[in-house]
Amino acid sequence: MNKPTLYGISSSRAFRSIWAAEEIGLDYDHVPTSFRGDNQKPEFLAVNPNGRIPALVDGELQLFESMAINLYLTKNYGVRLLPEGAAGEAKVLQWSVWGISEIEPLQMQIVVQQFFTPEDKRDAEVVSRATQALARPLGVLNTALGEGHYLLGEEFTIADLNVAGVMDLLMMLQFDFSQWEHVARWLKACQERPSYSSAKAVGS
Ligand SMILES: N[C@@H](CCC(=O)N[C@@H](CS)C(=O)NCC(=O)O)C(=O)O
Repeated sequence: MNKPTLYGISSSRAFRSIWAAEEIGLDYDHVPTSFRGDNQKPEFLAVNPNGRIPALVDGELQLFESMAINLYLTKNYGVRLLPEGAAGEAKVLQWSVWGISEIEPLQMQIVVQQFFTPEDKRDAEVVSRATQALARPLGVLNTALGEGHYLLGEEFTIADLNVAGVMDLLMMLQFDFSQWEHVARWLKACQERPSYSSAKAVGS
């Protein structure tokens, strides 16, 4: 049986799935597919017709979407990261979808300006509006975390990895989280996991 194969580079949204694989301790093959050309090669489009990273192949299964990949990997290879029962699993799903719907679109507006727009063409108004709009989901996250350690209680779960994985781009932008002290504390704890550093070191 072949090992699971993960496509993508760590300096992209594929980081989330590389991080999950590292956290799980998965024995996997990594194909360092970039989003600047490799993603449009026929051999990759055969894996993910969207031409986006990450993508996963595990036996007969071909999977795209980072959150789906992470939930699959966790259920199959890393159940210790999944809370027990349907309610726990639903909470994981809730936070994973929340990360990509409530945080990511606003975060991407800032990323596009800061990382992909030449300095003289940047629109400070876009950054400012997106930053202000992020206050709402960040407030929700801060309250949910409260004084507790992780999103679903005392243990780090795939819900933490998925949301912190989405927010990794904000961390790379050195976004100021000081208003949301629980978020800042939790992000630091997530980043301090050995799997975070090993995922960063995987082909970028
Ligand atoms: N919703 C997707 C987003 C994947 C995505 O947009 N990946 C980017 C890299 S960060 C990509 O492959 N872009 C190439 C392109 O859009 O052509 C996921 O979470 O897996």
